[in-house]
Amino acid sequence: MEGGKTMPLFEELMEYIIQGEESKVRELVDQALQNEIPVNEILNDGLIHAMNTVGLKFKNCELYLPDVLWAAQAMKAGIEMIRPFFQKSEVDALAKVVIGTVEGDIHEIGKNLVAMMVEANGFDVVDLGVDVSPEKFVESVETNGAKICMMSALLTTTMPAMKKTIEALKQAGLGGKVKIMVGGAPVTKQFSVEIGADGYSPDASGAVDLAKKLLAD
Ligand code: B1M
Repeated sequence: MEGGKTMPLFEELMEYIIQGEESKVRELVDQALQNEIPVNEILNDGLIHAMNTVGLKFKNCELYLPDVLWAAQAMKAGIEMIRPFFQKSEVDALAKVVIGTVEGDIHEIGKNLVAMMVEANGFDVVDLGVDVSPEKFVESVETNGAKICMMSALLTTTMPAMKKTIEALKQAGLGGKVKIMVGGAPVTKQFSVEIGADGYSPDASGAVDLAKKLLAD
């Protein structure tokens, strides 16, 4: 696919995501796949870029909350189209990973992407969903014997729940036993260090590399 043809397609994709038109989004992602646009490009320059634009428009009061919800549904429909390209490879599971969006936070798209890519890279993923309490993280890490606990947060107001969860894991005696990874738009490397996490990644593919590294340490 020539770069010149990719742009109008992604611009159209963005328009339909903003309008929350799920079926059109599916159609355009399918078209992009037929045109052999690399899947990572569809994800990053198409879907994620569109969602970031939705975020900006929401911030500037050009979109309302229900619009954002519809856009998120459309984005999820697009992700489902490319999910088969991230299917789990036929390898023995590297280790069990528990993942969730922290307490008070219902943003799930980034967390789902991280879970999808980590799973595609051979990890055995237990996805606890959204609004996960520290107690639920602790219980799941314990019962599953997880080697890595991954937390996502999209709100500055829910970032402290990451610290609360780390403290709960330590109190339960899981401190040295489980590696803790954090991420999400407002989270920074510095914050991850301050709260005592073992690692931070700004994106889903970086999360895969980091998980492998933490496992090897
Ligand atoms: Co909300 N929201 N939202 N929202 N929302 C943001 C986050 C916001 C930045 C929008 C804005 O104002 N510009 C803002 C937060 C401001 C702040 O805290 N500073 C905001 C707000 C304010 C809110 C509400 C409070 C609005 C309200 O009620 N008035 C409310 C809160 C609800 C709650 O959680 N309690 C709310 C609600 C919602 C919806 C429900 C409507 C919807 C979520 C639907 C869903 O997920 N099913 C929604 C959405 C869609 C967004 C935006 C527009 C998009 C988020 C998204 O999915 N991005 C967002 C604006 C933005 O981020 N630009 C916004 C795409 C996704 C792929 O990116 O999740 O960042 P992201 O994931 C990335 C990386 O961060 C990383 O990997 C991914 C990509 O590779 N990553 C990790 C994520 N987790 C990781 C974990 C890792 C490693 C990497 O390791 C463990």
